[in-house]
Amino acid sequence: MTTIDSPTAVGSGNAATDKFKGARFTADTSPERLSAIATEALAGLSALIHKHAVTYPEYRVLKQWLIDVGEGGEWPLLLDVFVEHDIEEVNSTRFRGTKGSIEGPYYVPGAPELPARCTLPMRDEDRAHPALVLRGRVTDLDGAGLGGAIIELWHADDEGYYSQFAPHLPEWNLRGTIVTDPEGRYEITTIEPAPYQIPTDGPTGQFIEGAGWHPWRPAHLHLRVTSPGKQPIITQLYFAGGDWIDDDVATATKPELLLDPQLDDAGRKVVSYDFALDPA
Ligand code: MBD
Ligand code: FE
Repeated sequence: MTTIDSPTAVGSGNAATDKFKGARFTADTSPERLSAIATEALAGLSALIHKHAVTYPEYRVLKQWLIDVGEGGEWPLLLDVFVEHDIEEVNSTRFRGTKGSIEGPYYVPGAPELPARCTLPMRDEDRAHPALVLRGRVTDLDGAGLGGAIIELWHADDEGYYSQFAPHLPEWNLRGTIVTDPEGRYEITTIEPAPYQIPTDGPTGQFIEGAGWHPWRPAHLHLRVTSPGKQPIITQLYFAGGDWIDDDVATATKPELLLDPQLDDAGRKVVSYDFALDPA
């Protein structure tokens, strides 16, 4: 029997934090806007402290927990689970194309480039699971095919683990950068991911458990779809009828993003999904 290093919260958290720190971000927020947002944030905090008469022990535990979130590298996880869905919502109202969803903490650019008809990199033990075939077209808003469009696809394996955030997996397992054919078509063979559980051994998981909530996201595929002159889409696709679809801890499902794969004669689960991109 072989053993694997099982992923830890601190391992995946620190990997996510290191990935994020690799880029430096800026925003053109004015002092007036910063002041307005910060004033309201602090007023909200003040109001809840008074309303709930938050105690000194609770205040000290909060401080300690916030320190733990940072030291465990879990700021990307915590923020993407509880905050990103609102950011995505307010920033996508003007788009008419395929619905977006949150990016989450586990995107890595630069996955191996693959042709329009391809199989994602996977291990023999992944390959033992039924194949999932996702196919369709990338188009503009009028339905014209976008040849040479890029689909970046990343997802968890059948145990809910993401490559580069779990030490036992090959670097690019279940990640790929797919280029559509001249008509904008693609056909990707992979496997169905398992639902994702927020690591229970880190501060985010302890908080969720302490509040009596559940730590699950429904099974999902992550996608980033881009084409020159078009608005990039970051989204996720889910599986109709799957566990946690209506109770995602990250509040990131949308009815337009449900897949319903059907078995073909070869025992593969096959489903079509088209992506329509807004102009940039
Ligand atoms: C995930 O896989 C994910 O997609 C999000 C949003 C948060 C944590 C893990
Ligand atoms: Fe995910």
